[in-house]
Amino acid sequence: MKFAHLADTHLGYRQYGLFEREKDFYEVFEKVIDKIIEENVDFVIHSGDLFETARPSPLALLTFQKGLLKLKGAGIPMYAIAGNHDVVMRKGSIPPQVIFKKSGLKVISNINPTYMHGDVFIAGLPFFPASHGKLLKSKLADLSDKASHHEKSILVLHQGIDKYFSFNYELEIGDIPDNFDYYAMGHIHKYVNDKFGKGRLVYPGSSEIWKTSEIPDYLENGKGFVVVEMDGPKTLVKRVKIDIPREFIKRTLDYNKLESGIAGIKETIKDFDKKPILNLTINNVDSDTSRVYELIKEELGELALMIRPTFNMYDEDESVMMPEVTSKLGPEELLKIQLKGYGSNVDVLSTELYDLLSKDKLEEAKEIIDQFYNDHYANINEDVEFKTEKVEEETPKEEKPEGQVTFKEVLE
Ligand SMILES: [Mn+2]
Repeated sequence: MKFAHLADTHLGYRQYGLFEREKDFYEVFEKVIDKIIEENVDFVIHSGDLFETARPSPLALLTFQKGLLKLKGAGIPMYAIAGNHDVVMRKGSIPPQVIFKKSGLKVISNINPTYMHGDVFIAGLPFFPASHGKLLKSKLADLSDKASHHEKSILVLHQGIDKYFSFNYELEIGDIPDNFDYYAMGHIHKYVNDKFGKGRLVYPGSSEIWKTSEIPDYLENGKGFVVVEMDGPKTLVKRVKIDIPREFIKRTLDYNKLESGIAGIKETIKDFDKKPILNLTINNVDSDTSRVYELIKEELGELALMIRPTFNMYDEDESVMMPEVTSKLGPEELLKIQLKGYGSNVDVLSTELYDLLSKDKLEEAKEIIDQFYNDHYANINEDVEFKTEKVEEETPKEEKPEGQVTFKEVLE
């Protein structure tokens, strides 16, 4: 028995408000599907955050449908759970995965938490927020019980576990039942492959760079999925890397050597197939940052899809936001003076916003704000924000009979 395990594909994510980035996520997904078919697996598990939102665009839905039908054509079924991005915490709401049941998607849900694939027992749950931890643990105990009647078993979850994710986890490693052969996890965007229970616990990670903090893991482990073999007594995990369409380049430049720094970057990126995302830190900036930004944009703008600069008046993190007060202060300088003490990233955000809003680019401005929030506040570590709607969320009551959990899928 051989299967592919992927997660966190975030279809429909328009990073930095750029359609090019949305298309990158689709392109990677298509490559993943092709590679899975090449690997000749028996089935596929998707561990949540299939889509970026619970209301994906038609293009995101179509991209998934195309992949799903391609798999179907190759005789490969897919099992899937909803992640925190796919779920709306509203009574009676359903995740978008449910749309594809008629196309053969096997949705693992609160109401249908278990399947048999041949002699392999597959059990799982959609994402549960920490506030529903007790309910989650009681459901895990129940699934563990059921798994004990089977020779081979897989547990599919979209949760943070304290051992791999020190902030905002919903489960401690001791909460996870230890009688499964494979733990098909989603939620953490970096690659994790650990020994646990009777076999392995794996987070395949996100399939594209969803956040710049994922770059170090990407450089170490690449992006992609895993292929798991469960034939012998051992569970064997093989990492399959998938090239992402464009590079993320991270560089630190010295303002005093700006020209040679820019020239070096130019040399690096000039032959790239696709324009990269540039994350630049410029230290020792002693003049108007917006002018430095303009200069960088002029030199590199054509070669990069996006330039994300951070300016420091001194070296590295000693960012002091007190600009020299000169005779003339434009709106951007005034912004910076107002925002001193907030750190250089706020300075960049405000300059970018000023720029976009001056041109009535509301959508892009909104994306940049979302991105900024994601990068700096949503989660100290990774992607853990739980996308809630402003709704009448109920607290689950333990004494409620089974089946009356707060967020259930009604179309089961
Ligand atoms: Mn995710």
